Amino acid sequence: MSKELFDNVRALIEEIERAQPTTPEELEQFRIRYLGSKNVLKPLMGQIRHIPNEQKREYGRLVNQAKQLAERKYQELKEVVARAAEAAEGQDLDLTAPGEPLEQGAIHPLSTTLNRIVRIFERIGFTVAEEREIEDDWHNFTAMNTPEDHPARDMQDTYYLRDVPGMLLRTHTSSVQARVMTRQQPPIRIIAPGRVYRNETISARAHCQFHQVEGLYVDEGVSFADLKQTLLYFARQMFGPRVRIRMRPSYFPFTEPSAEMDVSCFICDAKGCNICKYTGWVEILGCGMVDPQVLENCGIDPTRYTGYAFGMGIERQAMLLYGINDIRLFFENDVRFLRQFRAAF
Ligand code: 2NM
Repeated sequence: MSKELFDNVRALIEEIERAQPTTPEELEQFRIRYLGSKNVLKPLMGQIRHIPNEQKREYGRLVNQAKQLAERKYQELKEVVARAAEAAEGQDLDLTAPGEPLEQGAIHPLSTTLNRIVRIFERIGFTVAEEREIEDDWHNFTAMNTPEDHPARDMQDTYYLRDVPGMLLRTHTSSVQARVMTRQQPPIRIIAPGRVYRNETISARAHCQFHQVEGLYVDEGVSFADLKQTLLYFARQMFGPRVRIRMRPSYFPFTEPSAEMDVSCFICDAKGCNICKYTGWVEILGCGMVDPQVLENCGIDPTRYTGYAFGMGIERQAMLLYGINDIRLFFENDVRFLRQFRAAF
């Protein structure tokens, strides 16, 4: 009985000596078998109770020898196997294989469109102003001359924060202008791009989130003529040097007088097409002279200063430029849509 147990251990020592793990996987098998928490040496050590007392010492020594051998061998091979695996990595590399094509990303059409608009206004001295999307009622509505009973303030139209009274998701970037005007005296010449939110039923033409660029110029002697010339410059930079503009009277709470601006249809050259609904004109923005009350609300003296302002939806400009017919496409991030803008810039 005792001889058999001794022989088992010797056989195991031989087995460890013969073992030749060469890959990381084989080495791991080696480790599990001889050094792991359920290694084969443990039960052998347990058998020591069947060994006569005078041989116990020698038996224990032999099992320990096996264990140390496995440990030494494992430590030696670890280095060797790792280096071999590293070397093998390059071995089966086929240098004649054709390369993997690089997936080319695309800039989102809203980014491209916004960047274009920003660059056009930066060239004539406007700087970009950015502020928070979660606003208070005062900056979004009150400062903008929007009375308490105005429909825009209705829960139906505006997202109010459920748990914070008086706070809302901005419905236009005019709140940016309100913040700039309350902390800075004229001259002010800024454009405010950014995301805005309105509680709209989502359709091909409307979304509950979209992007705007608004512009504001306040100084002594700013006139409607300045507004018209600036917007003519913008329209020609944006849609081509041949476009004309026209202004139609309109209404906004924050401007007086107010106007909507159309450009002559750059798709059909004003001959009549689907885009301009056979009118020869497409509406691109709203604008007007800043209402003196708005200046006053923001701490700017309306007897000394005048200003013009304008606002446009970026999605609308992008849809016109690229012939996109559904606003939802901008927010779905379907790569079949986005991929089409790889070459656009
Ligand atoms: C528009 C149309 C007309 C506008 C007005 C102001 C401010 F802050 F000066 F009062 N910011 N933006 C404005 C004016 C926006 O969007 C269609």
